[in-house]
Amino acid sequence: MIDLRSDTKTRPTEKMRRAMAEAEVGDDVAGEDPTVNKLEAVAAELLGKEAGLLGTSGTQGNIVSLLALTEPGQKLIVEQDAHMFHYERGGVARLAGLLVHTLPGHYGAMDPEEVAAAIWPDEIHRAPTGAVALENTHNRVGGTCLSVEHTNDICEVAHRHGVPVHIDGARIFDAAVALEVEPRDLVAAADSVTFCLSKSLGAPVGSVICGEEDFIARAREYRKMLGGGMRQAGIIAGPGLVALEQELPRLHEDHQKARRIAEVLAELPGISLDLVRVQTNMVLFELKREDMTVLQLCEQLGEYDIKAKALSEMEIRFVLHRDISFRDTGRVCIALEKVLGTGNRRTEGVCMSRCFPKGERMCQYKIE
Ligand code: TLP
Repeated sequence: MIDLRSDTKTRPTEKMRRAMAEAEVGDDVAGEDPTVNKLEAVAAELLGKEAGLLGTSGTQGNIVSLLALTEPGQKLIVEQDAHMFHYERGGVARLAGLLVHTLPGHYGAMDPEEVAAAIWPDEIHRAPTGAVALENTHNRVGGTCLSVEHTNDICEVAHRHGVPVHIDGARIFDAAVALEVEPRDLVAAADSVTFCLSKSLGAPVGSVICGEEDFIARAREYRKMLGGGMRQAGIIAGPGLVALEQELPRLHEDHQKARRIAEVLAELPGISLDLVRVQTNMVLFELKREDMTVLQLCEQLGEYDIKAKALSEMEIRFVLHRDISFRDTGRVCIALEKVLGTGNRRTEGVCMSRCFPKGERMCQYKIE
């Protein structure tokens, strides 16, 4: 099976499983798990922050961060397609008691002037702004990156008004790779960042929050409050450390695979795909055909052992990850040509020459 539904679908590697089995552990609630402590220190160092905190998931990392940064009744400013707004079960309102103010984005980036205007003046009728949150890479827009400059601009505006900035950096390392910048530069101006071990980094569980010592101390309390104190969590941190060591150097390959699929797809009939969005490991596109629905397309891909997920009635998202090889990428391209037809473009399979990095053997795979 080629599972394109998400990079959360990756299975732990042998090395990760070994790290789980061999992890030195202790009670992390008491700060006594050496493997967790090591992961938190490595993560903080990578992101240029004072401290780190292991959490169960990206959702937990985001809500714990917001609890530690804000007070109930304050306002959170986020881009209108933010994961925190759409897909985190309304926890921002229910758990952190925040009023959410969404702003339009350009490929996931809010206009700093609109952010400034959304930070309402301190006045008797108005909710004070508790935080601004950014998402990098931006999931719902298709894995687009926020640049260092943009992040700095937003942070400058927010900080000028005394408002902290949180980065939902579930895939922040993909952004760093795509932008060719140091991960720490992408988050330097922000007050907190959460990244996920279990997405493009391919570990089975976990996210890490990074920030300054006093923020992390508060976050630790909220993590406990939410039931996130995990005792011998070294068995999670172990594969997390392997992920940082083993997966970071290969993230660019997932981006290449996404790019190749996108370039093939963009030329197929009835596909609307903005190649500008294809910056990291995702391919987001719309199907505009009379003869096929998005669900039917997913079903037909299933016949080629490809799992894909509809995002809406029109949209599909493919996510490339470690468990999809370049060879699989070629199979996906062929299957897409078979299912969607090549229109009057070119002969089937021509895409294959573009599916492999230079020097790699061409895929011999044939779908009958
Ligand atoms: N994204 C997942 C889920 O929506 C299923 C995916 O497949 O892309 N922030 C961002 C930007 C995310 O993409 C996600 C998960 C989260 C936060 C939440 O992480 P988890 O699932 O670990 O709670």
